[in-house]
Amino acid sequence: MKIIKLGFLGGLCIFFMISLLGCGQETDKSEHSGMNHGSMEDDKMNEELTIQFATSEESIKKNEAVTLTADIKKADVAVTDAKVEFEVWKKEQKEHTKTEATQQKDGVYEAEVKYEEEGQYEVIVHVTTPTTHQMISKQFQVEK
Ligand SMILES: [Cu+2]
Repeated sequence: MKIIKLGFLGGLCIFFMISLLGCGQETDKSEHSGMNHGSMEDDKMNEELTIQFATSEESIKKNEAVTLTADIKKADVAVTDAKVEFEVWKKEQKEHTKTEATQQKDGVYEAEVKYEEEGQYEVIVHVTTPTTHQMISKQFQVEK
């Protein structure tokens, strides 16, 4: 398990996402080679991922290990070549941690984490595949 403290990567990622959203209008061959937009075939190729986030415990206790899970599918098929990271921070706090998940079975990525403070946490699940980057944001609660 790898944890990297970060303050600005989330912002970078949003920037990345905006540039991806904008890539329908651009043809930057160096960065988007093989991704041509517009034809129906390519629409299918660029089909959205389904990202499902879950925590192993329904009620997460502070200082107790919990597993974060992301289930990644594309058109109902497990996505096995993704890089999945959980960016987590306590609500209204600046310090974010980013934990890379490990694939446990086809399309199911997990990371074990532990939180020292109770409260509301925000998570962004970042998913990078060879063709796309997609993310979802969720919340969870850490109890006393
Ligand atoms: Cu992201």
